[in-house]
Amino acid sequence: MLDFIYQTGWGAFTLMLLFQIPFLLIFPYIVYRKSFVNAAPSHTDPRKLSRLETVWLIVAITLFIAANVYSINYMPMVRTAATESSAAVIQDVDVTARSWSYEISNRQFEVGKPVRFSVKSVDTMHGFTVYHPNGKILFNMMLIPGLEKASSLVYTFTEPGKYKVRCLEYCGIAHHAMQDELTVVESGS
Ligand SMILES: [Cu+2]
Repeated sequence: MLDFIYQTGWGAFTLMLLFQIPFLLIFPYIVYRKSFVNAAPSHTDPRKLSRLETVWLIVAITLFIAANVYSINYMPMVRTAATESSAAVIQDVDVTARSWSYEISNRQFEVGKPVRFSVKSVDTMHGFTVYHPNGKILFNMMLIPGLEKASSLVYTFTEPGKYKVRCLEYCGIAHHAMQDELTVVESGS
């Protein structure tokens, strides 16, 4: 059960829905009741208004659910599970974070080959965030110290280049200096 909640996109989605349910029940009820009590300053028939509001609510809820279901496959843990079950070879990399540097077992990868980053922190909260050469964040891991198992995430680089690694969890005086770099080369080179 806990694995389902923490390791899958569907778990996160279910949990999020549970938080929404009280709101989804109470809010339409308040809107419905109010539409009969306070018609001023509009002279529109409040019953008509409440019908419009019902339609709007249904549209909003449908869009909300559809956007969440559609984007589930973009969540890193869902992609990781999919790659782990389908890839023939996954390259393993161990990363240890400590104030204020990373120990990385391998810093060079090939385009198109899935890499499993197994990352842990040995002292305090750190981040392991990998940036595309164009400055966009590709993925971000939050590292909680004291866990028995390293957290892992599978990522497949699609372009060669220099990929910056930065810590995005404030971890002390030299947090800003906690950086590293990965190199991705064309496959076969
Ligand atoms: Cu930091």
